[in-house]
Amino acid sequence: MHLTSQEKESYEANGFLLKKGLVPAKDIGRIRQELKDIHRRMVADPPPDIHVAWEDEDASDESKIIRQLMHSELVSPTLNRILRSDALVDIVAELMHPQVALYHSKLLPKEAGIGAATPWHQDYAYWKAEGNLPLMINCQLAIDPMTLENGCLEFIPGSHRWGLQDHEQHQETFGKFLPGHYYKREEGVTVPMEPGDGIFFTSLVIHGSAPNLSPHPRWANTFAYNVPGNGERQEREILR
Ligand SMILES: O=C(O)CCC(=O)C(=O)O
Repeated sequence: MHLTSQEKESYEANGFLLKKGLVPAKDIGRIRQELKDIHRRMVADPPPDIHVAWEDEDASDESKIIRQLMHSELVSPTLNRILRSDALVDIVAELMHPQVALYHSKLLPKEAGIGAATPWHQDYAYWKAEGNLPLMINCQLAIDPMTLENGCLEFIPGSHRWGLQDHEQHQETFGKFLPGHYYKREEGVTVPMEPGDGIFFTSLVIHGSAPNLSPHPRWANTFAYNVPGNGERQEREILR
């Protein structure tokens, strides 16, 4: 039993759960070291299995900044170790299902003054496929302090109970977002985090984040997990 009944009830009611101090500071230091110069390295010599989305596709090579790096476990051995650690998988097993498969791991280095907003959305709008159910769960790990100023995550509590909403295709980013994209919502709850904190959230809870207009970077990594066999055409790595 790694979660209290109060924590589980809170997750059920809100669709998200913050765990302070999920990952020790020394691992956060290792991640920072492993990801040093990551923007330039991904321009110069991107490994074949890594998919990068840039903040500005048209920027010159010298100024290209990563918006999202998919398969971050391949560039950081520490992220690769953390995603399969008991500290995370035990919690996922309690919140999702006793059997746990890796869905993916992505780095979101929302750089100071550059990182764009992530409009309101439900992850299942991206992940819905024939034969799967919205069972997947995320854990976003804070690498930097995540604050109101640099665009920490925001959630609409309880919105995971509303079912999948209609999303619009956003032409600029090729993303799927709720109509209105990013605007302040009265019922939105911002969740600031310290490095090493992690927030678990369902694939149906509505969430987003403001742009990073601050002078401080906001690096985070989201690990996503699925129940083995939940609509996967090709089986991903089973962790438990
Ligand atoms: O990091 C952000 O601001 C958005 C991340 C997100 O939407 C996600 O990981 O599903």
